[in-house]
Amino acid sequence: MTNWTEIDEIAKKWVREAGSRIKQSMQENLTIETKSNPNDLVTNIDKETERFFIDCIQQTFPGHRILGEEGQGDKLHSLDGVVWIIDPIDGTMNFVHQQRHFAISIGIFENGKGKIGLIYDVMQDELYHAFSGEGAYMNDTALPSLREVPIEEAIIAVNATWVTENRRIDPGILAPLVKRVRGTRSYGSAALELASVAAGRIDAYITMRLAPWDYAAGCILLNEVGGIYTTVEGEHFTFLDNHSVLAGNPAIHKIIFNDYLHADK
Ligand code: 2AM
Ligand code: CA
Repeated sequence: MTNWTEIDEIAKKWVREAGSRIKQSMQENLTIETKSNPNDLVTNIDKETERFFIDCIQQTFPGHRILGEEGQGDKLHSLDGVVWIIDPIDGTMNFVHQQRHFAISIGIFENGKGKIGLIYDVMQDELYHAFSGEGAYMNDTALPSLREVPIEEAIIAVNATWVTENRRIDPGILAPLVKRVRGTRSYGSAALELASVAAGRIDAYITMRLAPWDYAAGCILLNEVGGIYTTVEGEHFTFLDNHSVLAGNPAIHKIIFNDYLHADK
């Protein structure tokens, strides 16, 4: 039998420890490299933090498998068994340029079902945490179920790169939506954007491309507060592939999906 309470306690401990290591190493020189494009950054700290989690997990839970952004974990084609999906630093560009607004993001799954979600805003010392069926928290404060918000009072987070890069949905649909909502934001860390939706600080988040480690933990948080997440085409996430993401308060998700993304249907 998997002892989920033990996993939960130890995962929270490791996340806070990794956070202090990141803070400490920010005093030293960073080695910055690029990945898929000149703006897709990775540092030695991203890699060292992922290595820290892999070493901890392999020593303590040798049967668990790991999917990590920096690729030092396992090559996964299924979510069978217990799987940790890890983004050691989500918002690496913020980490490098701003030294804030980045997070450690970890989703732990059992046979494809999200059990534990952890998103740690290192510099704010805010740990978002969800345990399947037992609610979501920010530090020790329970996050209430999301309440209905009129679209005119909604704040939505949008990754502006969408406007220039998206080919699947006409970026022009964004203008009337931006006009109708109360405000727009772009934080640059998908994990923190999803945590903000779960905390009711923003009401929806739209982006055209996220990897499983960007969205896994956030989805587990959203499950606990009644948030909805689909691709912009309305599909479910696989937690193994890259997807577009429309996440939000149920009422706002519905309006954006029906009245803006798919108004022509
Ligand atoms: P990262 O900082 O871990 O790379 C920025 O809008 C958000 O999108 C961040 O969460 C960032 O994660 C993620 N992101 C950046 N480039 C990406 C890419 N090529 N594919 C998927 N997600 C990406
Ligand atoms: Ca990421």
